[in-house]
Amino acid sequence: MRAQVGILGAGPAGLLLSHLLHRQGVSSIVVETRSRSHIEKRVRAGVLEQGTVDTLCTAGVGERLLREGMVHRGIELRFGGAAHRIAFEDLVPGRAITVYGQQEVVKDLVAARLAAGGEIVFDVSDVRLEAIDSERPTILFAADGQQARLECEFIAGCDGFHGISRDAIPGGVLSVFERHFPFAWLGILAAVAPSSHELIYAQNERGFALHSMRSPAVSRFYLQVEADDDLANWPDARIWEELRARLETVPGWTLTPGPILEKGITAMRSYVAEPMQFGRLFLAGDAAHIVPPAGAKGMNLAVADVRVLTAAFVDWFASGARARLDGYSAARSRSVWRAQHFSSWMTTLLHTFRDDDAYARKLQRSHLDYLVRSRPAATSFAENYVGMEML
Ligand code: FAS
Ligand code: PHB
Repeated sequence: MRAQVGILGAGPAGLLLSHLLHRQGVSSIVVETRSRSHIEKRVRAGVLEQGTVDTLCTAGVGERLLREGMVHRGIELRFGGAAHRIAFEDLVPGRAITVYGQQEVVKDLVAARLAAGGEIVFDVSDVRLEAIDSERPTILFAADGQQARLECEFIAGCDGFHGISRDAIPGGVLSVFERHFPFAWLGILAAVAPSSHELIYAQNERGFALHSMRSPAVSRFYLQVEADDDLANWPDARIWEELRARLETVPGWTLTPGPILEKGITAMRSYVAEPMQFGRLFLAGDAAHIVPPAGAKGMNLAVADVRVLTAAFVDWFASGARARLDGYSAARSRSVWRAQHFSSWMTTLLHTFRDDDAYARKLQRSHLDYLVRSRPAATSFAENYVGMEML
């Protein structure tokens, strides 16, 4: 098999890269370890920044997103028995977020690639990279019981945090920066209309809770749980009891429960591997960096990486110009670290740290009070939340 760009991973990063390259006349083949059904059902991110929406719409895959996505012009911070709205339309006029499940983005991109005759090889195994610092890097893998070789001019490692592309970079090249938080998120998908028309981020002594949604009939919730917690400890009844305890803290507001469709526990970590490239291998998305999801940055950062990487590949294939490819990682560094800082800051601001003493908890509350009372502080929060790519 041959392609100008070999892409590992059919997540948002890999699929969008393949789609954007195709629109610029650059050929690619995507290899993916899971099945199409699995990647289109996998519930993950839910909030799209304006830059992500614009990218998908400009690339011709935004039609369902514009029809079904829910535009939100504010979010609520809930603490101390009160609700505090961060009004984007007031603080960052013209900027908003769109709530649209990551799996819907994946479905739209898979459909677009296949409709354009794009090649996505699902259910591969034994994936290995060869000669990534030569002019003929190769992806080796098994598919349908056959060994296969995909020879390309470049490889894009879009295979997520647990993929193999980052590990293909020789020792001593990468600098790794990471932080583990002492808690995890229990994510819940429920077949019940949202009890709020906007997202609610609730700071609570019992632990953080988030009320999000996927449609007018499907709600998405998260609960801060122990880092080593287990789903077996969270029967549906306990989930609703804890969500109500952490969210029903404002007079007159009640949470409507409903059938739980899915639940899963996600670790909270911050991680960056630099540089995001070696030889002819370029990393994009979670393969290069992970943010704790409180800031709703993960998928948006992956999309932003792909925008820059696409332009770099197109420069090379159009004119042999290598400057953007050589400068890819440096070009991404500021945005990656801005998202790292905001996501870590938001996680620290809203979660309950068991080791915090009374003084630390007082500082946390003072910080939240300042954030909702000071216009400059709320504006800084809002411009980070709706997306910093514009700056
Ligand atoms: P992805 O992980 O989405 O995609 C990588 C793909 O590569 C996967 O399909 C995988 O199967 C495939 N792959 C792995 N190894 C491979 C190999 N060796 N060869 C080929 N393919 C391989 N972000 C938010 O903003 N909000 C959230 O609420 C949120 N929740 C999350 C919950 C979970 C459980 C996880 C893991 C992540 C969550 N994220 C969230 C972050 C997530 O949305 C990522 O930022 C986003 O998926 C990044 O997209 P990709 O970089 O494409 O990586
Ligand atoms: C989601 O809807 O999945 C979601 C929303 C906001 C976040 C994280 C996840 O900060």
